[in-house]
Amino acid sequence: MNAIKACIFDLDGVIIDTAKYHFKAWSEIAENLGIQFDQKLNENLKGVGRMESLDYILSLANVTKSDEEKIELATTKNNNYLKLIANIDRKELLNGVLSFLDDLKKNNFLIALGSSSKNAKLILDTVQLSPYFDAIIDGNDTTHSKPDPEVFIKGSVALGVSPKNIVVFEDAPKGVEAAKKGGFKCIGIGEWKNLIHADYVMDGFSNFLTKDLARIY
Ligand code: B16
Ligand code: MG
Repeated sequence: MNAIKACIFDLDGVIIDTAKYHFKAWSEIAENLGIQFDQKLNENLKGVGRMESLDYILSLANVTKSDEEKIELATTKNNNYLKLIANIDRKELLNGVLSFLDDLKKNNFLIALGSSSKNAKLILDTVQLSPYFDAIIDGNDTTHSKPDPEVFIKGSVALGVSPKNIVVFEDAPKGVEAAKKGGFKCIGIGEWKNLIHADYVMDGFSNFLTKDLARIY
């Protein structure tokens, strides 16, 4: 057994419930393009970078756009999203996540963020969580989207801790795949049926503390 020394958290769907705003912002784009898009299809965008998400939505109706048009659409989506998250606060945090972060700090675990979002730092600042993180790796630091393990590997390097001593918390199937590919331990947040490759799955952090990591690993 390898001792756990650090945790890497995904952002959307693990720390904060922002997935609904991504969905709303993409829905507006899809509707303007006449593309059918719903909650179920949106599941495929969890953990996926902005441009890859746009490519997926366009592919649903075999729509082709030039690179310039794609940049414009992605920018419009992001502007919609930024308006939707302008007033978010700690009420949007997942249940129990704050107590777990406090407990990790108290017990001297290192903490990193590993998110595909280019808005991650803005979101952490808005809900005043940035000081908890020893390293923040987001969509601005990576060239390969999850399921590539790049974001978590960079987190591991920044913390100076080997992947086998790190637990990644992820809500997206592609994020779990990325963590396992990188040699990390991984706890899925959500439903088991969507996260079957995780070591353990739970629906949130309610009553989950550092001592529970020792119970799982
Ligand atoms: P942005 P995560 C991901 O964040 C979201 O799950 C995904 O839906 C989104 O498209 C992606 O970030 C990019 O976000 O447009 O803000 O750069 O789950 O990896 O924290
Ligand atoms: Mg996520």
